[in-house]
Amino acid sequence: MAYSDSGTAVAGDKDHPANKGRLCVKGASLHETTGQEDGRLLFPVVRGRRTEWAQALDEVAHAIQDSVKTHGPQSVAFYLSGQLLTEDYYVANKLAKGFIRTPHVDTNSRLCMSSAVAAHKRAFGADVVPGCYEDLELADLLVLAGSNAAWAHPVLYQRMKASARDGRRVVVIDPRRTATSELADLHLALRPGTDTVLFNGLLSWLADHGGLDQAYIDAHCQDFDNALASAQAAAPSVESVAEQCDLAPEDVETFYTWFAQTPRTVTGFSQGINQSIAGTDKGNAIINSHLATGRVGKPGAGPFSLTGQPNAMGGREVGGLANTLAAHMDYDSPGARSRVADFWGTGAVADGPGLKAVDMFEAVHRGDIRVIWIMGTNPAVSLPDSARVREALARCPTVIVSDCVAHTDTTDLADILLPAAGWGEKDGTVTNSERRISRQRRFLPLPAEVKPDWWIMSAVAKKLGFGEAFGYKRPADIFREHAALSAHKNNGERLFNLAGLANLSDAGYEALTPVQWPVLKGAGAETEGSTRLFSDGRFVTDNQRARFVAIETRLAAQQTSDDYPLVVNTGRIRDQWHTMTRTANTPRLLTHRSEPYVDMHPDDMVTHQLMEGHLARLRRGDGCYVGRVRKSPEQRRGEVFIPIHWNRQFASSGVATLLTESVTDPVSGQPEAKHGRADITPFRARWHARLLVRRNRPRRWQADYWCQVPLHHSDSWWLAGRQSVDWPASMTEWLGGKAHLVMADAAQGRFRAARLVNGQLEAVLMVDSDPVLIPDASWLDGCFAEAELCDASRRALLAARDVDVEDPGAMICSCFQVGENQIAGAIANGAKSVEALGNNLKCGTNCGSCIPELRDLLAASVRESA
Ligand SMILES: Nc1nc2c(c(=O)[nH]1)N[C@H]1C(S)=C(S)[C@@H](COP(=O)(O)OP(=O)(O)OC[C@H]3O[C@@H](n4cnc5c(=O)[nH]c(N)nc54)[C@H](O)[C@@H]3O)O[C@H]1N2
Ligand SMILES: Nc1nc2c(c(=O)[nH]1)N[C@H]1C(S)=C(S)[C@@H](COP(=O)(O)OP(=O)(O)OC[C@H]3O[C@@H](n4cnc5c(=O)[nH]c(N)nc54)[C@H](O)[C@@H]3O)O[C@H]1N2
Ligand SMILES: [Mo]
Repeated sequence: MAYSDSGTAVAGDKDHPANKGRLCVKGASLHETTGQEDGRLLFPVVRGRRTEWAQALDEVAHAIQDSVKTHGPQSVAFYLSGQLLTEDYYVANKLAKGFIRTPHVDTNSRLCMSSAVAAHKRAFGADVVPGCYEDLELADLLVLAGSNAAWAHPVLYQRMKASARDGRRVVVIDPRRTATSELADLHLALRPGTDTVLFNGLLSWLADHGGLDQAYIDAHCQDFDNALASAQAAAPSVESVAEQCDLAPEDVETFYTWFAQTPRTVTGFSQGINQSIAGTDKGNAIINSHLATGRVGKPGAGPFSLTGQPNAMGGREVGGLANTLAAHMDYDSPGARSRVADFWGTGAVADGPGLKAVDMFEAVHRGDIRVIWIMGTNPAVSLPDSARVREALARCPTVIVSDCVAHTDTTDLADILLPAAGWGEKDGTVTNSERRISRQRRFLPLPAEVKPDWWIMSAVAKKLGFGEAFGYKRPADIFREHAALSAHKNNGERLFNLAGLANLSDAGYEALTPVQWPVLKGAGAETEGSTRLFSDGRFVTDNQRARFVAIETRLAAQQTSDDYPLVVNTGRIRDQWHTMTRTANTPRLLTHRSEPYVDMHPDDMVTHQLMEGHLARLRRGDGCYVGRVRKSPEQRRGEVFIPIHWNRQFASSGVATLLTESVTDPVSGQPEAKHGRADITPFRARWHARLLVRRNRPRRWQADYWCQVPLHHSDSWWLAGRQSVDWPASMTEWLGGKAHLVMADAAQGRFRAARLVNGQLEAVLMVDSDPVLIPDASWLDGCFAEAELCDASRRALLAARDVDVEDPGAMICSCFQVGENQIAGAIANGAKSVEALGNNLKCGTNCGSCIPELRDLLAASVRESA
């Protein structure tokens, strides 16, 4: 168990069926992100001034009322998040669609899962993941397409890894070699965007090689012939697939053969599939292959969409997506609108589907939407072409933002800010990828004026005159209503059904144990869930047959050109969560990657005259991203990878979404976030610096490039500038007072200065013309904790090299803070395996997500000695 200064502790729940008590490093550090009042949004704020709740609620209600009166309900929009709890989400959906009667309700799940949702609906008739997590272990062939589970689903990845056995094979389909490829028996580093070709090729190969389950196709599916004809046209042979996908024909053939041979095959897919203009087609191309082999909803066999956010699934269940209505009913489901309106006790609901995220923000930009209420998401960072999103928000008459954090790129553009409860302070439920509903229980008090999201919206509803329909006293009231709606006049045509939970008592809700829906019977803790769906081959389309979808090839919309020669792939890093609002203040989580970076193939580095460890500037139009270059033979040539996490609060120009355009999948509306384009040039700086300053001192520096890196005992920044600086003359300003230790080597462009107050370290500045020569700062940070700086530390400061403490090197294991140098030391002393390293240093023994890197280091040492 891990404890924080405030006494909060975090441990996994050994009885939870999904994680069995394992936590990832972000989970294990959660206690370090709670209880900090630093940076929290603690009070309502209206146009820059702190107010009471009563006034803030009035302001929200008036803005909505005025806009509806003058411009109609369609001038109001809600932009929600998969990080809300199901109860929050339910209230938002009901208030917007049922009472304000605007259809414009969408969520960041549009950027995340909407292609998978659309693919499920096309194939199965409902948005359903047929399998469960256990299937990932039972599978004899595990295909991971566009998923870096080792970093993005580390706990699940540990389960996949632990189930390795003789004969179990793993195929990873990803343009870059990722930490997940460690598990791969075959890695297909395909040309980005060509997944439909690969899976079309599989379908036509199966047809040619006796790999179809014709009985299953005949009994349970429809539209097979069209799908096969399209597949044959798009991908007629292994050679054609290999050529289009830029793969070796032998590798394609191996994949197809393994797939054909292995009844227990699971294909897990995530954002490399969804975030594409062919995202829905990619999903259906995968599902086609599973239908063609009869592998859906069986133990160890099925397509498996790996969901991202904690409650992306719960949001889909309440109807958080603009094209859905509520409880898995669509606007055009027969009778749905009046059924929902009756249930809610409102005369009518919104007329039809609303605008999807990207179009919603365009409507804000045009002035059609005049009030937007954003909850639990940071669109000024996460939507494509985020500069335009900022413009839209800046010109919108009323922007309301509910968030836990005071300053984000989005809250900075809000007219009305509402302080929302965060993790640990909220009570409710979430649903995971395998349809399992879990209770999330509050264990921290609500700080200051903070309120849960459901409370805030219910209070606004009362101000709007809808009090009767929003008289909730506690989350259990909302959950029962949500469950009752799912069961209301549901004669089996809607799979999403929580009838068994609709009469849950408050105590039963408190005690609810994790359960998979549908839940048709049972009450209290004794509920009955549903492990796998569609096992009997009966689907929820009109004729109960699954649909094959004919897939044509559609390549990325953002194609490279002479102006923009590089494909920009974007994604996650191991220790950061999204736009960093929750993880950037936890030093432990910044030790793995502390700065925006660019992964690039060594040959491209030569072409573009870039050097490892130096800064480079990616540019598309006015959008620019500056990151540190990392040499990465794992990248394909002509393609770079950048992390999505940095934003305007933590770095001068680290926003990945400035390089991606607002082009979307025509079916799902999901943006093509994995395929931007840009050119690259060295960021030419006269000087590079690292500055460490005691906590909470005013900022006194100016730099063309900066990135904030919070450490345990000090605030710190990476800095770089284009203009030369007279360091001896200006250091007093930078250090916040007189310097006591100074070393200058003008010829080398090297300068070191430190300021002491009463013998204690107050600030350190290290300047160099070559950034690679600036030493790692972790030991320096420790000097801030010394009551008085000893002589050895003083000498070391100037040499900028420590004499007593060993520099641990780049952090590999964040859980136990074990660095590369320590690992190299242990290997030199005879550690030959991941287990031996774990015994010596504990690295890799908690969440295990650094194990691929440990293996790489072990392999590198073997290569070196050979
Ligand atoms: N550490 C961490 N974990 C997270 C999150 C986080 O912020 N941080 N966020 C959570 C959320 S909301 C989500 S949605 C999930 C996302 O989880 P993942 O989808 O696994 O993560 P990503 O890094 O976005 O992208 C996965 C991979 O898609 C590959 N890819 C790019 N283009 C293509 C292509 O054309 N075809 C194929 N086959 N692959 C391609 C990328 O190279 C990348 O390795 O992670 C969840 N987990
Ligand atoms: N280029 C590119 N763009 C991407 C992606 C990509 O891979 N590449 N991935 C996309 C995906 S999959 C996702 S999911 C999105 C994620 O993008 P966002 O959803 O924008 O990112 P977060 O940082 O999770 O934003 C959550 C916000 O909600 C606040 N918050 C947390 N809990 C609560 C709560 O309970 N209530 C309220 N009211 N607020 C809360 C947090 O402080 C934070 O400000 O980004 C998408 N954008
Ligand atoms: Mo996501």
